[in-house]
Amino acid sequence: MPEQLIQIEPQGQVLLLRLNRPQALNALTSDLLGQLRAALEAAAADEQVRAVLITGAGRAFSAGQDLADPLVAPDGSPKDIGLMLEHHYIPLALRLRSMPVPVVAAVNGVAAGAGANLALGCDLVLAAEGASFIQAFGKIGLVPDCGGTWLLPRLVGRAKALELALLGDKLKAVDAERLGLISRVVPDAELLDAAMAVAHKLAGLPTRALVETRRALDEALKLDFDAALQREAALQRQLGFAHDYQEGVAAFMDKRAPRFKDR
Ligand code: LHQ
Repeated sequence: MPEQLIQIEPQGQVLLLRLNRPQALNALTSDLLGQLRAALEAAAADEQVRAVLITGAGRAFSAGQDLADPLVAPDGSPKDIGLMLEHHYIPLALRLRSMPVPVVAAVNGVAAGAGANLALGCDLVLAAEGASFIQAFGKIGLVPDCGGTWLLPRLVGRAKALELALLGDKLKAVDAERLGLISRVVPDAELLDAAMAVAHKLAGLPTRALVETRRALDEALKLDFDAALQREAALQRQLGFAHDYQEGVAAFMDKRAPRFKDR
């Protein structure tokens, strides 16, 4: 049996995925990254799953790339660490960004390097008060990866993105929230319950509309205002023909809870 590096815990319509190498602060090995991607693929294919929640086992969310992994650890001979990105991080970041259900990150402790950007690539990011974020790349002679160069300036603007990436200092969760890097900070003991409540709330909402909202916001960053308006009309047209719009309006009129099913 391969070591279970991702604990998979279904909780109703929410699939909880726990990074599970606590002895190494959930540092990311190729095996762990492969198991995480497989778990996300399975969640994407499972109609019963309507939201995913990602957290870390132990005291950290993730210390980023496992620097002891022979695939990346410098050993005197030239190492093509770009291959690690091409084989693991790019497919993972793309899988995350195109999940057919919303994905929540519950950052339970330090999130460094690719571990930080894995969390920031989720749709909603909650963090424990004791958690922190470190763009650790510069200190080891690298650039932010796992989507960091794209995400950081969009989340916090160029000035703060450069400060975080160039200095690589530890950013406390409260400061991350203040900057707009994450959605919410909660007391340590309440993190998982709060994140699970958010994930369950998302699971009860019209999944397809949520996913199209993520896509529309990302795409709008590349569009001018006129084009964004046209895109909204096209999406609204599609969603207006779908079940969940009928159901949402009917439930509102009938003063009852809606039962959404589109994915
Ligand atoms: C670790 C790690 C780690 C292995 C802690 N690896 N063992 C992509 C592709 C290719 C190449 C390279 O990079 C990338 C993307 C990236 O993610 S680059 C960024 C990689 N991450 C880092 O540089 C962060 C390194 N870690 C740290 O700075 C600290 O460990 C943090 C600030 C995360 C936590 O500090 P502490 O709470 O003081 O814990 P610690 O340093 O004592 O770590 C506990 C253990 O975990 C320790 O092992 P040991 O056997 O001594 O108990 C560390 O060696 C191990 N560990 N991070 N990335």
